[in-house]
Amino acid sequence: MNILNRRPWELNERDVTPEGVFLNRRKFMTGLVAAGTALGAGLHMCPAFAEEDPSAGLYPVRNNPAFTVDDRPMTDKDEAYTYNNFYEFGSHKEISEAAQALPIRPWTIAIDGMVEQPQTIDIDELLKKMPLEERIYRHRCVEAWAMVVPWSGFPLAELVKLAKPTSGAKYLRFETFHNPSVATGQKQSWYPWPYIEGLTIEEATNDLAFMATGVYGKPLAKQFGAPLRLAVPWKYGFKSIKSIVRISFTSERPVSFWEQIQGKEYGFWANVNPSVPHPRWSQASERLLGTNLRRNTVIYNGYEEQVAHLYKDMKGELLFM
Ligand SMILES: Nc1nc2c(c(=O)[nH]1)N[C@H]1C(S)=C(S)[C@@H](COP(=O)(O)O)O[C@H]1N2
Ligand SMILES: [Mo]
Repeated sequence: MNILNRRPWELNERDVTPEGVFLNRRKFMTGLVAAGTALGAGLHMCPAFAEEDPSAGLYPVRNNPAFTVDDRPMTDKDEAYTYNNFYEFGSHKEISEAAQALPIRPWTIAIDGMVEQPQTIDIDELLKKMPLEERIYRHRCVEAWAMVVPWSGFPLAELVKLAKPTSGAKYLRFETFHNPSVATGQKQSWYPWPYIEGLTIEEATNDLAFMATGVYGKPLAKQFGAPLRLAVPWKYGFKSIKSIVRISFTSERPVSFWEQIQGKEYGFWANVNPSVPHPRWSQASERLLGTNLRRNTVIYNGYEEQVAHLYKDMKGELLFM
């Protein structure tokens, strides 16, 4: 099916395949069986009986009115809680129950690499140190669905300050947990676990780069990437890595999870751009999660003013894939 010849408003979400579609058919079928098992296991872990998050008392936090979205409605909370991308728990969107198996305490984050002093920080200590606030952000998945959610958390720049990178550090490399005993997706050994993502120091210290620790006025639910997840809303959603356990400062550009798997489709920069199609579908428009509404996609997902300067002098870089 040649979807690129179609008008954006004719684009149907069924035409857009998940990030992992290139996997060969045999692997794909095995994946489906594994996903089915994960879903079955998840049913016994009703989120209603989940243990109370020890950080619950910190929320809701002060809203920062400088970060708001006024051209589209906030995404319905139930939709956002039940339509998630988290390959550790399956290569489909109904992972919210399976994700309840993830233990999120104790949880530590290693900060290492090119820093003055490597350290390991307990999440609850980090939450005490950081200036928590709420920001309403857009989110645009490379699969052409989009949402608007109120994250709680702190600027990534604050964490960079805490880390004290040395002068040679140019990039941040983020790493998700690796625990196949609870995250059944990680038993699928053809994926290069753990999930890795990266940013330049300039991107990481831009005001928009945010570490989310809560959502909708509550601690981050596990399916959103509790207890610590990145939110870089000018980039495609796969850059916003979940359930982070390590942040390393490096002089070399990290190779991300999706870049390792399919570098021709998912690059390092992955900035949102309506006029650069994904090799297999248009990026001109997006579906608003929980609705049948389509909206035109906007350059840098609507954050051009804040971030375009970061890329001004970059020649020959694939900034939009
Ligand atoms: N560790 C990890 N982080 C991840 C993913 C993932 O599979 N594993 N999926 C990414 C993708 S493709 C998207 S669109 C967002 C989805 O975030 P949400 O489920 O909170 O909406 O998480 C991103 N972060
Ligand atoms: Mo995504």
